[in-house]
Amino acid sequence: MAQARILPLNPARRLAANAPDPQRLKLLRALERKILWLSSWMIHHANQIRPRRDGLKVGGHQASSASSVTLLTALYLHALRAEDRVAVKPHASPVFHAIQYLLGRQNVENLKRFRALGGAQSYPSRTKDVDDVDFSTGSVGLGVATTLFASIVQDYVQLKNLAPAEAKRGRMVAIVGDAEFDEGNVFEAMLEGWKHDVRDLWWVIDYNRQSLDSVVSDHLFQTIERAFEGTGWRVVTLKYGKLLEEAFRQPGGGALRRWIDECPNAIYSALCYKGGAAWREHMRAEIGQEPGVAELLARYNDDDALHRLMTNLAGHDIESIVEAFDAAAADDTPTCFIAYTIKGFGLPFAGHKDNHAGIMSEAQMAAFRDGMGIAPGQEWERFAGMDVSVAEIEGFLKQAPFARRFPRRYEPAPVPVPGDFPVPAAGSKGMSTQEGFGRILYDLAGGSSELASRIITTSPDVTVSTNLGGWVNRRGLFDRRDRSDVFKAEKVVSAQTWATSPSGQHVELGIAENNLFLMLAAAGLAGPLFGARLLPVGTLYDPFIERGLDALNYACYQDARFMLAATPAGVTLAPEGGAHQSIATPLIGIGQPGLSYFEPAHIDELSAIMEWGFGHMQAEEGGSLYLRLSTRPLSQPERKLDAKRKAEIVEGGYWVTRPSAQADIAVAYVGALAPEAAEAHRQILEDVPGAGLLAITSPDRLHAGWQGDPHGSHVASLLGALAPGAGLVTVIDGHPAALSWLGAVRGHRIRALGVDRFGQSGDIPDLYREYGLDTHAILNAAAALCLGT
Ligand SMILES: Cc1ncc(C[n+]2csc(CCOP(=O)(O)OP(=O)(O)O)c2C)c(N)n1
Ligand SMILES: [Mg+2]
Repeated sequence: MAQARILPLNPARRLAANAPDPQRLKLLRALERKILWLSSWMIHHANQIRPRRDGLKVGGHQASSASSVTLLTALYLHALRAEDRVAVKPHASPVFHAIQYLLGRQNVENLKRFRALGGAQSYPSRTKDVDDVDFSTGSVGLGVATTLFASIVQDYVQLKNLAPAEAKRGRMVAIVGDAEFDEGNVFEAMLEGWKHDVRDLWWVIDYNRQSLDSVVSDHLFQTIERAFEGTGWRVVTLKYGKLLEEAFRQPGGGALRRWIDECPNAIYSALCYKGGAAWREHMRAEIGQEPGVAELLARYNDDDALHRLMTNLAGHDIESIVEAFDAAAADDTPTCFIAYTIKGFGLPFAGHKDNHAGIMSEAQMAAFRDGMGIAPGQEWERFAGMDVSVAEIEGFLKQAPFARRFPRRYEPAPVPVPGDFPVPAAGSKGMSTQEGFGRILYDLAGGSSELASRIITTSPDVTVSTNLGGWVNRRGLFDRRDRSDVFKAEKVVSAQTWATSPSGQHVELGIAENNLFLMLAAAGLAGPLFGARLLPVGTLYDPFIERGLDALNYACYQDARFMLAATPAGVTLAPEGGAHQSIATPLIGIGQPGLSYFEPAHIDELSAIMEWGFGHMQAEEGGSLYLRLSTRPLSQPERKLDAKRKAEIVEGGYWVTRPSAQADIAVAYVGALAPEAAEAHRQILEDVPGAGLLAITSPDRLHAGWQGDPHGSHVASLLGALAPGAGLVTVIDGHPAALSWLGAVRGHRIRALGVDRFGQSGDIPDLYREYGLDTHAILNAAAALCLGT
């Protein structure tokens, strides 16, 4: 505990605390005990009682749960209002479910099936739990950071008056494990939050000074506190509970306080585990000679009483917590509560450094149950063993501010997608899909559709270089405050207007891909969270998807809906070189649930995909989109797509030239390699007049369709046109495995061309030759297939 320092608060931000009502505290304490019991029992039941079929441990973190019981009790049953949105640290899931059960929002069957299929989830899940989870958690650091972006999104929705009249402004709250601050993404988010002046944001840190493996470094949190203060947060340190505070005021109290303040975390934790006699021995040896200490120890001559005193940290003292929450609720300053806790508090392994995965034995659990006054067979009873009347408790739960509305999620109506979606015309120099994407948004920005008003764009410092500049010029940057464009005011010529206002529709981020994906997660949940549908569009360079991949996965796991434009992609960016070449991203696009990956070659295809995509982002069974785009200008076909062709493009592909029944070869291409494929096809036609040319707009959609229905899928029907035994050359600017599976659909022989090595800089002809993507390579592959070599 050496780092324990009650931070001097900025006087303007000093908090006034009123003493909480004693009756309310009594009920909260009774509920706190009940919640500790239910969460421990739920885990015990799953591990020791429910039959197991596979020899695997079930797990469930009794110690992590116990650590946060008081904090979550004070939050859900006192401080939170229905409009507040919460991310609960992953390992407090049993506590969360226990509270929801007491509130009547979770059923006992799900609790009995904790961590079983369909039961209460290991970590709170928006999509799989029934009890109204606001933000999923699991991968530490991501849930907490998402609340910060949700605070930006709430401002966005409110300042534009998009929320329904009944939607009240809420507070974004995270209850966070202290080791989550080892994750750099949390600090990336804090910097972004500082830039955007976030508000109505609370992070409550369960500061048990333990992670998974051990007790954390003593000095770490001093640095973390400074990071909060440096980024505009109010830090409220909740260190000592009321018993300790009282003891500090007694003779010997000063020495006692000094001793605890200077006690290293590891020793404090070990003594928590060992109990009263060990506290006494240590304190006698170390401060026993100081005035008043012997008397103080004598006043706590019962070891249990001394243990209770010495473990009376504020994070387990409901009165201290309630006071702090009430005081902070007075304004909207982002507030971080550092609440000292003890991992496993109230359980036999409290404080033990190995307790993260510890689970109580049968005997320990029986003793714990007896201590709770719960009779065998009454373990799941909501109110068994409580020392207050059921009527009183039920009344209290009913009037908890959080309980006033259920369900708390909104279901706003979809935003219509206009049928006349723009298809920008390319000049004689052709157009790249990246440029086409920018032009489509630019055209939408020039109109007055409701769709355009609900699009929110965001990018980690690559707005202009991914072609969002035109959209931003027309729709502006979002910020709570108006800021003029200084360059414009100074009459410096620039193609880009960079003024901010609450009406702007682009959220500019610093270079941190984690932040991009968490922003997309938060904006993609604006409908259910804030009652206003937003259509988020994010851009980044394709290779940097891997930088933020866990956050992207997390956004999809929560079923947030967004459109991601990743550009430039592959080796086609050519001179930019190997460090910016993406190879595995098509496989990510195929492998990521909840995300449909597209890689069109032409602008009309892209337009059809985006038109469908904005609907798909809003469909109940829909999802998000990943557009893998290129900077290579291609000449555009002269055509107007009919509905059937548009549907094929969305399904994942179409025959540019259908193969004849006799043809023994076809070429399939993705995206920017269309010219090489078309040229190879033209040359092949000289020898094989019926050869086919297949445009693949989405390897992912084709693959998903095939998995769903191997014989009736779109890809099975496409490849049904190719003679059995014919050969198929596939070519993609990415890993060849993205298409090599096509050979399994109908048993065609296949040569899959693509990139499977790290790149170099060069121009397109050199690089396509180097990686075997050029016309020559396609012809060679076709020849090998035709010759059967
Ligand atoms: C990104 C990520 N890495 C690793 C883990 C595995 N893990 C689960 S909990 C944990 C330590 C958590 O410590 P803390 O946040 O302090 O939680 P508490 O002490 O309250 O259990 C780790 C490393 C994870 N869930 N997510
Ligand atoms: Mg911890």
